[in-house]
Amino acid sequence: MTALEKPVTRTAYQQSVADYWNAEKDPVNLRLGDVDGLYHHHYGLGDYDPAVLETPADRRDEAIIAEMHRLETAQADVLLDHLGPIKPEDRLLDAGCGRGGTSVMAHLRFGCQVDGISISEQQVGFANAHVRQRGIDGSVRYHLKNMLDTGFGSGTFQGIWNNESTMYVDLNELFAEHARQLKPGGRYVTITGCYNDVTGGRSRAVSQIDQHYICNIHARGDYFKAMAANGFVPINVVDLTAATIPYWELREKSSVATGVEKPFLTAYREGSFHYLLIAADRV
Ligand code: GPP
Ligand code: MG
Repeated sequence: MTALEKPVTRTAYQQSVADYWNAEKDPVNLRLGDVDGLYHHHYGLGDYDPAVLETPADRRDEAIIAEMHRLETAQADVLLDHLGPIKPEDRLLDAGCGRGGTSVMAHLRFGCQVDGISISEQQVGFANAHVRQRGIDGSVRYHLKNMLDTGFGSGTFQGIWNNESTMYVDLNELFAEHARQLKPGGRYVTITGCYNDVTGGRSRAVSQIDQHYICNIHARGDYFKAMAANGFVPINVVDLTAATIPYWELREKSSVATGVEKPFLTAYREGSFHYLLIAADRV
């Protein structure tokens, strides 16, 4: 870092999040990513094939992992389905890109340039090494950047998404920065977990999820307030809660369960928490 460069993490909180992800080498993410080289940091959507649970013992673990990975890839496809028409000359931003899976899928689907950003050096290094191996490093680039102040030019991107990364930041600051970087008429998509304003504040299960990841899950209503305040007009809101429960049920039975499965299943089943997709246009 030169004297003129600003540090990527600005607060002790952000540094603790960066430390968590710099140290993270969890099989629930690495073994799934090893299936086909798409490394995800999000959950799954859709029904699992119950046959995987009946697989002979010597191949059962492998079959469950491949099935969980298929559901996580399906989730990223649902997110990308909501970006609207994207041309090869457009640019996309993956805010909170993790090890980069969704960015790779976006490039393969749309043929355009994708920038992924993370405050974890480990994730950025891993993701860049991976796109070099795939030979797509001229089109997909990962950067050590703070999503609240990226340094990208104004009006750069046709589409921006947060795939399960908004719970680490203040939503007003986030949407102000996204509004700046998106072209007018550009599309924003998030898939997120949010707590239910109707049932009150954070339930115990929601607090347990926050503690597990050092995040601050927002209320559902906070998304719409912060979007409206920053020039975003929602075009699609999809409650994905019922569609993600099977993933968690399978994950709970898998060898790579981390302990966070119970709080997720409790929160979803009691209705204190939703898995939500929001797509919005920047006006
Ligand atoms: C999953 O990442 C997402 C987060 C950590 C953000 C929190 C998401 C919510 C919906 C509350 P991951 O794939 O690294 O998690 P895990 O290691 O548990 O699979
Ligand atoms: Mg994961």
